[in-house]
Amino acid sequence: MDVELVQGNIADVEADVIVNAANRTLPGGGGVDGVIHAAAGPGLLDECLELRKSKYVSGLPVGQVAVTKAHKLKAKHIFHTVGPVRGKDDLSLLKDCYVNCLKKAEELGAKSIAFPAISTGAYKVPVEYSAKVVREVLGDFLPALRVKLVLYSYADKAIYERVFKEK
Ligand code: AR6
Repeated sequence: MDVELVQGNIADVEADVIVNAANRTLPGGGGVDGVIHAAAGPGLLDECLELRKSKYVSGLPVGQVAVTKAHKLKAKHIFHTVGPVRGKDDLSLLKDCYVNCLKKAEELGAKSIAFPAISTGAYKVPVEYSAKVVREVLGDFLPALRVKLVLYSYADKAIYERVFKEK
C-alpha cells in the first residue's frame, strides 16, 4: 500500500483522481469544493449541473461518488463525493465515501488518487474520527494505487500522523 500524508491545497496536488468534498446538489460551494471549482474552471460547474439533471435529480446520496472530467486541473478525473454531516447523517457513511472512490478509481485504471479530509470542515466531523476511518479503509482495502491524503493544516496532518502511527 502506498499512502502519503500531504499538507497543502488539494487543487495543487498531482494525482490521476482528485476527490472533491461536494454537497448533494453538486453546484459547488465553499472549502475544498470552492477551491476545486475555481481551479477547474466554469466547465466543471456546467458538467455538474448537467449530471444533476440527468442522473442525480434528487441529489447525490451521501457516501456515493459522481465522476466528472478534470477540466483545467492536471488530473484525469474529479470524483465528487458527499460526506455525512455531523449531527444529521449516519457518520458510518464516511467510510463509504472512501471505499466507493477507491473502487471507482481502480475501475477507471487510475494510478493515484488524492483525498481531502471529507466532512471535517463545513460538515463538522472531527479530524481524528476521519483519520481513524481512513486508516481502517486503507487497511481493509489494500488499494493498488497511490493514495495521497491531503490535509489543509499542519495541525490536521499531525492528527492523521498520530492516528496512523497507532496502527
Ligand atoms: N485543500 C485541502 N483541504 C482543504 C482545502 C484545500 N484547498 N480547503 C479546505 N480544506 P470542507 P466538508 C479542508 O468544508 O466538511 C462545501 O461548501 C478543510 O480544512 O471543504 O465535507 C461543499 O459544497 C477540512 O479539513 O468539506 C459542501 O456543502 C476539509 O478540507 C460542504 O462544504 C473538508 O472541509 C462539504 O463539507
